[in-house]
Amino acid sequence: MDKYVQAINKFVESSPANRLPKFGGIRIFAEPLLAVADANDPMFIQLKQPEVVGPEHLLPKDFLPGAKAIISYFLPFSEEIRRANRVPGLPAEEWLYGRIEGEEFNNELRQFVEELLIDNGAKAVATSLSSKFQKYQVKSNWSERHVAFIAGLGTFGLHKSFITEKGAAGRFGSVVTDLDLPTTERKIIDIYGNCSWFTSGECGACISRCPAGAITEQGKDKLKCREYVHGKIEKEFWPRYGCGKCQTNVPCEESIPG
Ligand code: B12
Ligand code: SF4
Ligand code: SF4
Repeated sequence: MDKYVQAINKFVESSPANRLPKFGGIRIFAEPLLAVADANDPMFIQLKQPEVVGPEHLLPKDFLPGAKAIISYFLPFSEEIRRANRVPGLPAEEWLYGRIEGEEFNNELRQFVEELLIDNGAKAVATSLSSKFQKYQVKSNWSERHVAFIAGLGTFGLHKSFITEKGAAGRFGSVVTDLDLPTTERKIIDIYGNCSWFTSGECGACISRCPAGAITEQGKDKLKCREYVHGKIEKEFWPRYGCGKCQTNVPCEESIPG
């Protein structure tokens, strides 16, 4: 696995697509976190339950027959992108570039990992780039965060974002392969185990950060968030959109809150 981690880190560090010339060449993403899920983990079948994701959620073998493992990764936003978005209200321009240009880079990384595995004699599919991948209004048939949970990368939070060792401000990706990679141990079983609201009954900082009033003590209203990001923000900042106020200037921005 080490040689793949090294190649991936090198790609993230050196790719020009991970830089924003408009902001003096700052990096979009810092060094990623990687983990490996077992393609036969029974939790993939659990994702088909309506209260988890839904019956449409695909299994690793639907993307790649004979799949054995999934490389799941978290790309934390750079300090510059996170810092810029700490102001309240409208999203920082740097964050909007992080959302759009950042996802373009993320797609290049997905492609890179797929090719890296294939070059090493394995079969591999970058799930979100596959024609089988479907995105709906408030879900998809391959949820990167649920895959990250299975791979042991972290847990959800009150804001329903996913909190890793490097925080919640960032983006995810995954690649399915038939390579027999060693699986990462899933240390936390509580799906909200990294959020102080659930572990100590304290925090709730993401509630007041949300300009759409989508986050309450009961959790997050996905439709309110969607209407804000793809309504107000998209209209004002087209061709970019995003928000991420709940992921910045909060105790889980760049680490698991203590
Ligand atoms: C649709 C979508 C949206 C929708 C709805 C999101 C949602 N479901 O809450 C809208 C437009 C609102 C949205 C908004 C945003 N999004 Co979005 N979005 C997606 C997309 C395409 C699919 C998400 C999906 O399939 N969700 C499935 C549903 C079912 O998830 P859920 O309801 O949260 O799941 C709950 C249940 O499963 C429950 N549960 C009940 N029983 C059980 C049992 C088990 C075992 C488990 C595990 C869970 C579980 O726990 C979960 C949490 O409560 C993903 C990309 C992808 N392919 O994954 C990006 C993604 C989730 N978005 C992302 C981001 C960054 C954002 C924004 C910050 C926008 C921005 N970039 O500025 C906001 C943040 C919203 C937030 N607070 O989470 C990131 C997540 C980053 C992170 N740290 O979590 C993703 C993963 C994109 C990426 N490639 O990185 N998004
Ligand atoms: S800001 Fe606080 S309450 Fe909200 S998700 Fe992060 S740790 Fe949990
Ligand atoms: S992304 Fe913005 S609108 Fe959506 S929940 Fe987070 S703070 Fe609220």
